[in-house]
Amino acid sequence: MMDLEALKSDLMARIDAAGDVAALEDIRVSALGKKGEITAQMKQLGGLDPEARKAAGQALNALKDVIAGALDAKKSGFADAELNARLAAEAIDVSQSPRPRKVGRLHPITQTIDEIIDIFGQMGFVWAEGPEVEDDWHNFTALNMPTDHPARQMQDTFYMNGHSGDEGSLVLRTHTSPVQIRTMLKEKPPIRVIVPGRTFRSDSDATHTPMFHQVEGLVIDKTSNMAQLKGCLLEFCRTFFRAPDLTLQFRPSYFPFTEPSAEVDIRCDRSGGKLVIGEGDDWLEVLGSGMVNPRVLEACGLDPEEYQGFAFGLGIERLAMLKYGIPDLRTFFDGDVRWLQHYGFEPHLLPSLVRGR
Ligand code: 2NM
Repeated sequence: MMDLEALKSDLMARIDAAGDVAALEDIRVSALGKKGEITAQMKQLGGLDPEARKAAGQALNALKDVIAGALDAKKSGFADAELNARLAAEAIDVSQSPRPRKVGRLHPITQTIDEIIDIFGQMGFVWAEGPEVEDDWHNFTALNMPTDHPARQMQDTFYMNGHSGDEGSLVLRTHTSPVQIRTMLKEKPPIRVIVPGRTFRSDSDATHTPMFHQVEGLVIDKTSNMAQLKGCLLEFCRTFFRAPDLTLQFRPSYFPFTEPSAEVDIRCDRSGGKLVIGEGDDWLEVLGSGMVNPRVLEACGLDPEEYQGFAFGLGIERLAMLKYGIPDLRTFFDGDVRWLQHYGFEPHLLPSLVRGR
C-alpha cells in the first residue's frame, strides 16, 4: 500500500496548479480514471487481510471523496470566473441614450406620413409614388377635368417653362391623384394604394403654401362601395387621433373625379376654449372622398360595368397641425432648427403598429 498522504498532497498540489478545465480533467483521469493512481490502489485491496483491507478501503474512499470534491470546487471556480469575465466584457450601460441626441429630428411631415402609411398599411394598402412634374393628361384630363373644365381654374396650377395650359403641357402636379391614374393604367384590380407626396398650387397666404403635402388613397374592386369607404376612414381617424370613440359625418360635396363625393368631418369639442378631437358635438372637416367617377375608370382602361372604386384625399400639414398642436402652417417650411428641435421627432421613435406604437 503506497503512502496515501503523499498521494493526496501530490494530487492537491496539481489541482491547485491546474490552469483550466482541461488540466483538471487530466488530473481526474490520472487519479480516478480506469488506470488512475487511486483506482490502482483500490484494485490492490483484495490482496490484504480483512482488518487491513477495511482500514485501507476507508482511507482510499475518503481520499477519493476529497480529490473529487477538490476537482469539483476548482472546476466551478473556473465557470464562475468565465461567467464574470463575460458579464464584464458584454456589460451595457442601460442608462445611456441609444443614440446621441445630436443626430437631429424628423420633420413633423415625415413623422405624419409615416404614421398614415403605417395605419393604411395595416389595412392592406401599398405605398405608391409618381413624378412631381406631370403632364396635363395625368394631372387633369384623366381625372375628368378636360382643358375647358372650370375646376382647372380652381387649382392655381404652376406650368413648367414654355407651357401654358394646352393639352400636353407639363405642370407641377396639383394633387397626388395622377399617381392613382398611373397605378390604374399599370395594374389590374383589385387595387389598394396609398399615395403620399408633395403637391403644388400657386397660392400663398396664412393658410396656403405653394408647396404642401397630400395623402390620397384608392381602392378598386368589383364590389367596392361607400360603406367600405366610410369604415376605412373611420378606422383611420380613430387610430390616427387615438380616439377610439370618434365618429364621422359625410357631407355631400363635389369633385370632378368622384361621384358621389363627400366631405368628411370628425366629431370634436370646442367648448372649453381648446380643440378636443373625438368627443363633443361639433364637427371638423379633415378629408375629401367619394366613389371614383366612371369616366375616370374609363380613361384608365377599366370597364365601369365590371369595376368600381372609392378614393379619398387629405392634407398632411393640416393633420399634423391638429394632432401635434402646431399653430402656424408657414412654420413647416421655415427651416428653423429651433422649431424642429421643438416639434420634430426622434428618429429611433419611428411609429409602427407592428411594433406596438
Ligand atoms: C380627394 C377627394 C376625393 C381622388 C380620386 C382619385 C382617383 F384617381 F381615383 F380618381 N384619386 N383621389 C380623390 C377623391 C381625392 O382629395 C381631396
